[in-house]
Amino acid sequence: MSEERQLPEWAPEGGGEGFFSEVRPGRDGDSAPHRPRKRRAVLGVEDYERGVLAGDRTILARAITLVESNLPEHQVLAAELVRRVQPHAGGSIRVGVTGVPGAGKSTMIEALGTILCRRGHKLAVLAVDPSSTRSGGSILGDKTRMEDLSREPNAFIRPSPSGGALGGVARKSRETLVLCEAAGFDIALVETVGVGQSEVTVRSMVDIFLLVLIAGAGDDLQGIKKGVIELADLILINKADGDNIPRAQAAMGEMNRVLHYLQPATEGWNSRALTASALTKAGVEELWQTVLDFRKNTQESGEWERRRRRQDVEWMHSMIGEALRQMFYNDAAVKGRLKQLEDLVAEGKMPPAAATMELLERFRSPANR
Ligand SMILES: Nc1nc2c(ncn2[C@@H]2O[C@H](COP(=O)(O)OP(=O)(O)OP(=O)(O)O)[C@@H](O)[C@H]2O)c(=O)[nH]1
Ligand SMILES: [Mg+2]
Repeated sequence: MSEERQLPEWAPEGGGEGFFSEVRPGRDGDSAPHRPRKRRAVLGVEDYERGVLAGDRTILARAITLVESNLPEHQVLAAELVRRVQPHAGGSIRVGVTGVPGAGKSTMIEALGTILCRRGHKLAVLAVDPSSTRSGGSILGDKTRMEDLSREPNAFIRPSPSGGALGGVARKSRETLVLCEAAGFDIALVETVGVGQSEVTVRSMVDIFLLVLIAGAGDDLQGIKKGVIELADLILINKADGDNIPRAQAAMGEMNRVLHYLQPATEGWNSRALTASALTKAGVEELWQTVLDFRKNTQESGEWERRRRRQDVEWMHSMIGEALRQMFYNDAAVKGRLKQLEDLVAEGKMPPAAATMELLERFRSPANR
């Protein structure tokens, strides 16, 4: 049986035991001969680096799997790989796409993405979705929604990593973005759900932020918080097709009035609303033209580059935060006392601040090193 077990291309090096799939013998009459596959070669950091920089998609996919892995030895290798390819990254337009579930984000990405690929662009589509660990919440998980795009040789679609906490997902997504850019992708579209914190995270890793809404779904703002509208450089009223066109246009006018009173999301750029249909493709060209206008405008003013520098500093702080957190919770002196203090706090016998102080002292104490 073991020779019929196969590792998918995205399974991590070494630790792929849980990723094996089994090929069972076919029933009489339709059984094809099984050819046992050789186990894949283990790649070193140079192999990954060379493959990614050469734009080898299989190696890129494996490198992303490495970045997404939670195994400590993979994380060390991934960090080294990212450090090596980072100087070759940064060359894409990074577009964040958010909006309420069902607004048509994926369909719009597919419509726009297909056009861009056919023009010769190399397009990476990524997702940031901290809820994907819960069943059914995975955006882009269902690739059939992007059937056309996934057939485009210039497109690379990567579903959301299952990283648990948003901090972990964000690190993985940022590093994935670096790998894709180093592999030569010149446009990156990052989809996220417009509920919760993930849109703030995506805003912190993209150049331009697009909010997809639909007209006439109850109240004007459709459960989208005002804060999300304030992050948007561009608001797209989608599903402007058929009978829905007048309502979409009215919603666009309404949004433009709202935007007029808000602080611009990007210095020197007037955020604006447009209508489009991912179904008929009406307005999709204009949408992309607006993205290009944004780039021209902000590159000329210097805001494009300034934002990227601010984002790098933010990224550094979030990596420091994540590393410290891991060091703290993995510390033997902390581990040995954490549960007891948790119980004391839960029973109301110890104030949370006192428990925190004690743990931090244990963590810092040289006697514990
Ligand atoms: N009429 C019309 N329907 C659309 C349009 N865009 C998307 N839809 C439909 O709306 C539904 C949801 O589209 P998705 O692209 O999956 O929406 P989404 O925003 O990615 O949804 P989640 O990823 O689940 O948050 C699908 O049934 C689409 O066919 C459009 O422009 N016009
Ligand atoms: Mg979607």
